[in-house]
Amino acid sequence: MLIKIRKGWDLSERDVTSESHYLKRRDLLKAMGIGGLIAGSGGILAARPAYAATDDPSGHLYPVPRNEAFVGGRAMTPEEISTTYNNFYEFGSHKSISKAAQALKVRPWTVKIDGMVEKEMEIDIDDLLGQMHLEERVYRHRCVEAWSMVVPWSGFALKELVKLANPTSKAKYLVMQTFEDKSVASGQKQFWYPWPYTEALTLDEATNDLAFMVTGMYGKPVPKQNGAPLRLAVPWKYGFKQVKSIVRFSFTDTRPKTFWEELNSKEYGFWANVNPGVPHPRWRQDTERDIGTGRRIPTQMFNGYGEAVAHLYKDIAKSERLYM
Ligand SMILES: Nc1nc2c(c(=O)[nH]1)N[C@H]1C(S)=C(S)[C@@H](COP(=O)(O)O)O[C@H]1N2
Ligand SMILES: [Mo]
Repeated sequence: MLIKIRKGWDLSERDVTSESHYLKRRDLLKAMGIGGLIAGSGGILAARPAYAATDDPSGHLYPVPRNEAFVGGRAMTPEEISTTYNNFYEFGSHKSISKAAQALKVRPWTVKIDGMVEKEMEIDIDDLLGQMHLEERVYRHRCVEAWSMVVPWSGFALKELVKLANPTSKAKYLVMQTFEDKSVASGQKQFWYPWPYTEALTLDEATNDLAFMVTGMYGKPVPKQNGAPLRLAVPWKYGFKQVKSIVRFSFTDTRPKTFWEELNSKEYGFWANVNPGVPHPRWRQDTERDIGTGRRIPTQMFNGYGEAVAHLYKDIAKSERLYM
């Protein structure tokens, strides 16, 4: 399926920085003695290490071929920025958690598939990676805090995992949960949060072509701070749906309360589709700040992916607003 959304303010494809092109530019900047400054970032975000995991044996799988049907539509965000400006409350309720997240052990890593499935199972992450068709997709990523980035994710279509799980005809939702371990994730000592981080999609959403399980980023295994070894990408929804470091997939017929919805159901809803017309109490949503360039750009309905997903919501009652 071709998903190419062009708007007047979109950059043309040749402006999109490819990783190799980007690396060359970085070398050039280094040679010029300004390697620490990323042009256009406003100078606040100096280059810092991306913290490649040493306990991740999946490096040989990458890079994987890019699926050109999924294009970012604007310049990719430099790796140094997208791997050091994170939300991962398990490691702290601020953006600079990339160092703390290195405490996470990503092997051994077992994924549990349970609930309304023909047969419950536990599968080792490396077995799972071996069974799935890995590809790269460039996706826009939009946080409800009104910042965004463009990322080359690697991984596989979530519908492949749904097929492997073989849900029964009763199943309506797929619930995904993050690991729970206070000894590595000090944020989980904060008892007022409803750990483990839980998110869910309807099965129609989970089997949509756009729903993607991330296992890599920038042609390498996904770093811990970005949700190693397995994380969700549903780019038409706000970032808080994109649950990280998943250990469990449960199929159910009842809609669960998700992490942010449970914390504050007036501000965060189940659907969480990007909608420039519905302001959040703290962030208006009509524009967003691209963290790679520092530029403010218009926000698009469904983050620009409406062609692929708008039909999923045509029968949802207006009282169930797309955002809320
Ligand atoms: N387990 C877990 N997953 C999470 C979060 C979190 O705090 N914990 N934060 C979410 C939010 S709000 C966003 S914007 C994205 C951020 O992903 P990134 O750090 O790769 O940009 O992760 C999402 N997934
Ligand atoms: Mo977010």
